[in-house]
Amino acid sequence: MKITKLSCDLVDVPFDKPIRTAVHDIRGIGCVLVTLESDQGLAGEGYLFTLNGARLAAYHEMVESLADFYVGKDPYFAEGHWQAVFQATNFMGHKGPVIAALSALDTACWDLVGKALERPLHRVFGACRDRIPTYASGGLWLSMTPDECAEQAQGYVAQGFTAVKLRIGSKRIEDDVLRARVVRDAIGPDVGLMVDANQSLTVKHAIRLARALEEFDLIWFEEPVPYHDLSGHAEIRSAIPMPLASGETEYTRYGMRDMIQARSADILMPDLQRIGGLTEFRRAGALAAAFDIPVSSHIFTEHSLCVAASLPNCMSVEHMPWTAPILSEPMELVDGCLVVPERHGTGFCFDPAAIERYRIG
Ligand code: SMN
Ligand code: MG
Repeated sequence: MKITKLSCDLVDVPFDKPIRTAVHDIRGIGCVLVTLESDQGLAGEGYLFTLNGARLAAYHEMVESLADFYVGKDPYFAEGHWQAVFQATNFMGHKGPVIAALSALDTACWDLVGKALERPLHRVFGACRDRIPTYASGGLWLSMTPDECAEQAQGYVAQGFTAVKLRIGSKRIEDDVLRARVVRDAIGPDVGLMVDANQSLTVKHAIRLARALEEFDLIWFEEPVPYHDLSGHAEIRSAIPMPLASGETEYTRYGMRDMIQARSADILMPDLQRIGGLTEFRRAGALAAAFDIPVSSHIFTEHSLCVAASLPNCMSVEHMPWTAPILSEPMELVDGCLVVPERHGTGFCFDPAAIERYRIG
């Protein structure tokens, strides 16, 4: 089998309402949808995205610039193509658009492999489960009042979610405590609750806040301080009662290695785009397993399911509905878990009508 063509579609998918975290103002996402066609008439798909579509053209150009590493090549050599791109981009550096572009191409390449084998990718990688716990993460934004968060959290529970994530990072500790209290009261004691500060706090503030949040029985406290402050993470981690989760902003297994060496997190959160696609996600997961550290995937819900279902130390996937409007197949929630699809490849395809609706450029 040979890859015969790379094509990219650019789309802009607006949210119903703009949202805010402690550090982001987001009205939608811009995506580069990457398709690799094969000489057998199959199409492998992957994508990258940027918040508000910022600098999307640079990412698109990066993908196109890597075409020769895939077009004309055998997709079964996915690991080799990954390595060739990694080596060729040494001068530019292994973060940002370089890795995002590699991730989308790598995921599209694996999707092609799964489709050619007529198998879902978790079965190609070696499956360990066919469903995985998830948590509702597409809401409870910092731009919402505590009461709005409580009402939305109850809605998630009614939909069948058994855990929800609340965004925090208010100026005053009392305000974040209030947010957690009303959400905990709304969902009751049996539904999981995690909080995400989106890197907005100082070490001292984070420790004080985490101690004040102890009574709400949190599954984790996420990204308390800037991602690059690994020693700050470690200091917080050793001082707070609940697990510290982080890693969505790190790139490749080397980023995960640095976090592990710094003892910076109890739970690592690989992001498919920043980690380097399915190839590198699997390596990062195995690396974390060597230290008995669980992983929980960051956004990219649909396309992370195959790898989450093949990593024994993957504890959950984040349920983010942002790309649902551009995919043909919906995610299936059963008993608080996402079902890992038995469809070939990643199990999710771009919806041609949606591409036309949201197309830009
Ligand atoms: C998040 C991710 C992407 C954009 C905004 C917020 C958040 C999460 O950190 O973990 O969902
Ligand atoms: Mg986060």
